[in-house]
Amino acid sequence: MSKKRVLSGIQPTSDSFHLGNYLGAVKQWVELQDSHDAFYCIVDLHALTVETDPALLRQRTLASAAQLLALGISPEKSTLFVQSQVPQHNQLGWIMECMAGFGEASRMTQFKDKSAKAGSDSARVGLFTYPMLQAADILLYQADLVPVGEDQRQHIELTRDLAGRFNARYGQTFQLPEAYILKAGAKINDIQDPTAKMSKSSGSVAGVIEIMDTPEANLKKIKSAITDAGREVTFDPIEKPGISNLLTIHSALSGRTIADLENEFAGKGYGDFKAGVAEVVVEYLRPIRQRALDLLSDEKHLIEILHAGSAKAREVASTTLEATYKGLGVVS
Ligand code: ATP
Ligand code: LTN
Repeated sequence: MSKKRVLSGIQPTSDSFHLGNYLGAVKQWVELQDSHDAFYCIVDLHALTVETDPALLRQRTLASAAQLLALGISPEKSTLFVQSQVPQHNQLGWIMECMAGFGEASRMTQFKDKSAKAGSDSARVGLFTYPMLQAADILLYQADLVPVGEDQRQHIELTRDLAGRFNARYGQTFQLPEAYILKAGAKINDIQDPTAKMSKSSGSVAGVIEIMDTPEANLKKIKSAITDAGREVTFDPIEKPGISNLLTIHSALSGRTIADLENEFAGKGYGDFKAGVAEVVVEYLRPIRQRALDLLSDEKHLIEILHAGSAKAREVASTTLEATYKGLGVVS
């Protein structure tokens, strides 16, 4: 039996991924590539919905690729590619815009939140059409599963609706994808404000553990992480959000259970605990950062890997686009 297909995407909108991106998304991507036919896309066109600096976009696209590879995405197992190198995304994106209703697109909460933040005069039309391009990303590859965070559920539902509508009107063309939403515990919070999610657009740099930060910087950040009242290291997200978040991080990286960690640190106090977490995080990230830096130092090779992935992606994408055009009655 052939493997199920998975597809996911990540925007090149920062110099470094953070622990939330890794534990909430990329770690699952790495696990899924062994059992699935995996397509992972750096969605640079989606990053254009806000004003971008050309040098930064280029640098961040390459840095994203280097980090994905360093974190364990293997070009032999997965198809790792860049969205803009596969023009079928834009082509199917337009068809999806023509399938979507203005009302349903207006109900997308990501659009509502982000356009409210930007203000209606500065929000771009691309922010509105973003989910239809995302639908194209997924449907071009006939993906069965889409691993994403909870915030993306609505976009995957829209993708299913658009695919179902197209299939009903123009004949069976698209696989209906399912969201693969990561289990609770994969949500990592800010280590300075543990009631908010760790996020690259959040205010405090001190609360975000970045993969490309130096080991020294991350050591310092974790040692200054906010803790809670009391002095026992126990998992209680309501009463002890800071300690619980650090326990989650430790457990996810060390592979040990929370109960095991509670035992180890029983009676030891928060200082020792934070030193233990810091060591695990810093030693986990040290070789990853180094691999990413090595990959970035040979840009030509990195770009070759992306070109090879994009060529494979174009083959699959063009087959789907042809079937789509045929269904629509486009003369070829
Ligand atoms: P922003 O800070 O602008 O909200 P982000 O840091 O959330 O961005 P995205 O590019 O939106 O990053 O997300 C990439 C992937 O990482 C998504 O699948 C998202 O669900 C996941 N992710 C992001 N932050 C976290 C977090 N704190 N915990 C778990 N998963 C996360
Ligand atoms: N919107 C997603 C990124 C994204 C994506 C995709 C995820 C773009 N295209 C296709 C899964 C499948 C985000 O903001 N995290």
